[in-house]
Amino acid sequence: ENSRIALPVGSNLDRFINKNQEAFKYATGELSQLIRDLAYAGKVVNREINRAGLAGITGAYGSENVQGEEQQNLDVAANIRFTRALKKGGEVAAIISEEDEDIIDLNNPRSKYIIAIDPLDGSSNIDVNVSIGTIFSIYRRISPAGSPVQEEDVLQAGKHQVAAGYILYGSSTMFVYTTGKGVNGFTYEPSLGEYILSHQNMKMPKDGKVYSVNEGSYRSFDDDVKAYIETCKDRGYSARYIGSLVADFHRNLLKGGIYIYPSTEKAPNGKLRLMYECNALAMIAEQAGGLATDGKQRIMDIEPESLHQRVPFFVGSKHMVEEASK
Ligand code: AHM
Ligand code: MG
Repeated sequence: ENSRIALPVGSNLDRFINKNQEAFKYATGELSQLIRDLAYAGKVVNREINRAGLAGITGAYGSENVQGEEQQNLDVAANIRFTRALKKGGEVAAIISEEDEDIIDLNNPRSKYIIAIDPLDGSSNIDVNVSIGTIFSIYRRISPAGSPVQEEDVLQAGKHQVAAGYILYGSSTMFVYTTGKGVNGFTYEPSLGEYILSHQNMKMPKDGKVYSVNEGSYRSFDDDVKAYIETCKDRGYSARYIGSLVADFHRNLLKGGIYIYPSTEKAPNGKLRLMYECNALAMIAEQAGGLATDGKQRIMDIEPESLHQRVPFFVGSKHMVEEASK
């Protein structure tokens, strides 16, 4: 029996983390601090997202901030916020990010953790005021702390994640994460500046009646995917596709459903990236009783070959993903 949290719904994220620190496999407090750092950067990004409509978000802002830096598009700004918070926090040795071609070595060689992050996913939705998200995975480095970060530290299969989570900037902002002992969701209360535990020990329904896929590309899907979509239609399921992975995933986590980004003509390996989009959501899905595959094998078993590798992605309610992955 794993030690689930005893705090009542309504506790804040800090208390929750403190209370559960001893339940972590590595109870030194560094992982706890790292999660706090991510949550904090999420608050800053949330603030910027909320202002974006007034600040003029397309293209560079054209204005300078207090540090005299030119203000950036939100996805770039989010990348800077997370990188800075993690560098200052000192618990992270290196980051891989959707926004950077190469590994970002934070020159914290003593740190034990590696982060893979998509700082702002669904960026095409920013300009139209639709939900977007941040996705992150946390790994322990393999090479000893104190030595320079190696590629093997970064290219680890998803099953080695020690924690994973996302932030959904939606009608409410939520921080959802797992350290391998279930999934918990916190809703941001802006007037308090706190994330409050609102969704304790989240479980994904085993079945659902919603499928999320960009059907505009239907003609270039594999026959198996086409057949599955036809089955969904035969059964009268609802189609829901926000075009923001975190938002589509979150809805399916709460209500049941499947999200599919299969291989297409334009994107033969799918569009989504294994390291900072798929693995994190795969871990959360499994921790909540769901499943994630690339259509054949378990996402978290895939041995990554490159930082920005793409994979077809099938994630959501267990029985739906099983059926779609046949
Ligand atoms: P991004 O990382 O460039 O934002 O792309 C990822 C997003 C996902 O959030 C979303 O599910 C998908 O791309 C939508 O892609 P498409 O427009 O091809 O359906
Ligand atoms: Mg992305």
